[in-house]
Amino acid sequence: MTAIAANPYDYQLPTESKIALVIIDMQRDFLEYGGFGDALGNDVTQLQSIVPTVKKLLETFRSLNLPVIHTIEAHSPDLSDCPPSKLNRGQGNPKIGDQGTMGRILIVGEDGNNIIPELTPLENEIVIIKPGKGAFCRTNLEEILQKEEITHLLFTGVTTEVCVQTTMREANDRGYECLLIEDGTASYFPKFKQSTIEMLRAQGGIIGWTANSDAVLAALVPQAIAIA
Ligand code: C5J
Repeated sequence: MTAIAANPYDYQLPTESKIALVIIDMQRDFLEYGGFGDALGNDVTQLQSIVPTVKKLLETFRSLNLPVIHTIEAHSPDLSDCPPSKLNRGQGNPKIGDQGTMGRILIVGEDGNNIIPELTPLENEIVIIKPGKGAFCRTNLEEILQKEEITHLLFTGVTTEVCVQTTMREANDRGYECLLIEDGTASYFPKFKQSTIEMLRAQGGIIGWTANSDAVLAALVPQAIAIA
């Protein structure tokens, strides 16, 4: 049994083989200049700031042969999996499916829909293409977790208050022990990130735990801190 120093109290890992690192939506369209997020007027540097931390966690999980799950928010080219409520929300310009500087926005396979090069998934890693904010909605994620006997999920990615939070809540309702890595997640709005962290771990960990990446690495690979 290993414990991660976390809030509101230590997070217990029964065995390492039951853990997965979940990396939510680290897509070019959300993180890069010229992408969807930028076109909507957001400060993408907020999201870019977590890339080194997520990369370090990813490399650690890979070196320990622990499972990694990447997610991508994406729709089919004919938008048949994008409900009008989502398509029309925000009255924004641009919209999902419009032509952007990196291809059609949030359309599977387009350049902007790809995960940023620093975090490109390996062939053996799970990639969940999700049409919703939550990664369990209209995907086979739950089936995969059950097959792999994964019970503990460590969350990173963007944006904290939208796709990360939604997925962590979905996972909690399904009985998974969830921990959000605070410096491995970001929002375009720092106050939304902070509020989300506080909400998730409120009332004795109503949705789960939060911890810093150093605490996670120290628990997984005690020597990782020394060699960092
Ligand atoms: C958003 C996400 N914010 N990945 N997507 O629309 O959080």
